[in-house]
Amino acid sequence: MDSKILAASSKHPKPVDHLFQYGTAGFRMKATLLDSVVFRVGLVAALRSRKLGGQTIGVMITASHNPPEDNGVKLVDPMGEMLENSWEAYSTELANAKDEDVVKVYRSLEEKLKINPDTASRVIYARDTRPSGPKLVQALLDALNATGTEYTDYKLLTTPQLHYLTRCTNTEGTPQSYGEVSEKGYYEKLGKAFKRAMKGRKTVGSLTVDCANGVGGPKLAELVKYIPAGSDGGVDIKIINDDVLKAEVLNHECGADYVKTKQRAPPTSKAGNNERCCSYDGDADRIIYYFNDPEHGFRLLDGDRIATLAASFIGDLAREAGLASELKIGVVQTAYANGASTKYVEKTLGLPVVCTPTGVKWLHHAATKFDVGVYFEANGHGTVVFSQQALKAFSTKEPESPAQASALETLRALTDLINQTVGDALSDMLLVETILAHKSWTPKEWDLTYTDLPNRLVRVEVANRNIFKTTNAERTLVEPQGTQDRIDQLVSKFKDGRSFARASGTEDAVRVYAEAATRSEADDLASKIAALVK
Ligand code: NG1
Ligand code: ZN
Repeated sequence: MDSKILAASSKHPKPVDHLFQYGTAGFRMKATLLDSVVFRVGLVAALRSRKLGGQTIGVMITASHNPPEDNGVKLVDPMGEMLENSWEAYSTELANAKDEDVVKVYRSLEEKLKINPDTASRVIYARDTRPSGPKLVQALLDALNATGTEYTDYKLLTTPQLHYLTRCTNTEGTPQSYGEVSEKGYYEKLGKAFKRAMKGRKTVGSLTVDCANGVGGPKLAELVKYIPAGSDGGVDIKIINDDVLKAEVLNHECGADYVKTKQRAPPTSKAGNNERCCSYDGDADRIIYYFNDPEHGFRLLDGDRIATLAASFIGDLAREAGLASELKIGVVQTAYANGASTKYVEKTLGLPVVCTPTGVKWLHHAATKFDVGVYFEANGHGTVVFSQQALKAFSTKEPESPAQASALETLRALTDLINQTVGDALSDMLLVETILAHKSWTPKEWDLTYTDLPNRLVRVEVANRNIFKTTNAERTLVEPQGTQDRIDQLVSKFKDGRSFARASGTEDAVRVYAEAATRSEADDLASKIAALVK
């Protein structure tokens, strides 16, 4: 095998003097720099699969909301979760090995991790619509072939679809089976669950979906075939920004990131006042909703809003089903969650909130500590996870009234509708539509549940972001020494003030977040903290 790996590796030389890092979103950069990285990630996937006794590992080639010339690669663990933390470091080590040391580092990892090289290794993979995808797939294939790894190429998929298929592959034929191992199986599962959850209701008006000109476009067009239209107890969907043939339009003036950071609808949206809209990102693992309010203008319904909506709905259902005392329901957020949403969950919904560092893997992990764990990043990445105990309670509890039976059936449908492996724009969208239909809400009523505190997020270019070290789920700086005290002093001068600074895990910058009682105070606080860390 050594000579095979060496020969294959020589076709994918590492750019000199480039330092790679497996970050919160895997490896991500200009696609031209990524060839050797993807090859080596293929080697890591083989090792990881062997380490886990031949369970299937997922490899996704995507750069999500980044511009078309970027690309990236990330690994998916057998149950569809993000790669285990310690393996990020092994991936980084192999990605940075000198060309002549690739085999040596591969073997040293094998030895250190006590991996039997004779165990079978299995991988499934997919990519988004970027033009650099096929060439990077070839680099991955070379690694899989050199290591004798069995594989299935799922071609174009959304990231969450690959997470779904990874879990389905590893649970096939077991009592924990997560669904049929095919793309069609994914649509069928969601379609069926949506019908069961809607129970003949329809949502008010139509939904305009901006697919960021990414892989979510064709996949949503497929999903729509499996879900009922409004007149049949479902939803009427208008798809926009679904051009995957023109590479340059991907994430360009559209998509979840554009809408969230620019606080405006994509210019291509023709939706009228009060009409429900949502935007996916380039690989459809993020979603945010929004609408135009004739009185107040553009209104964003972000990840915090989706989390509060889901938590309130599931909390009500659990009570109606007579399960409220048995199940621990909680919400997981990051420091970027608007303070008003945290207060709403704790005070109005009466549910606990846990704050974790940025990065979905931390939120996901914390959410699994609840029986029903709702987690969302403000930017729209999130989902709901259910414990074994919750699943058992939903399926075995004897209903004592028709209302209880109905609530239990809705809960069971939700466990199938929600992609429990990772945040999924298609699945989250159907969840939101279900809840709005049950409540007969327009986006206006949803928006009125609480009022966001004015906030500002600034990106600050600094000489060295690595000197910024945090604790307390990234809300407190421990280094540079004294900086946190100065932040605290500034914050204390603002009504409802809150602010923190942390090094980005995906960009070479520090992010400063600030919120306060008024727009101008939030802006003022953010710029003062930004000046302080610069
Ligand atoms: P960084 O660059 O570490 O702030 C960003 C997002 C995260 C997460 C990751 C991964 C913000 C403030 N941060 O992380 O929420 O989505 O990218 O894509 O939006
Ligand atoms: Zn994404």
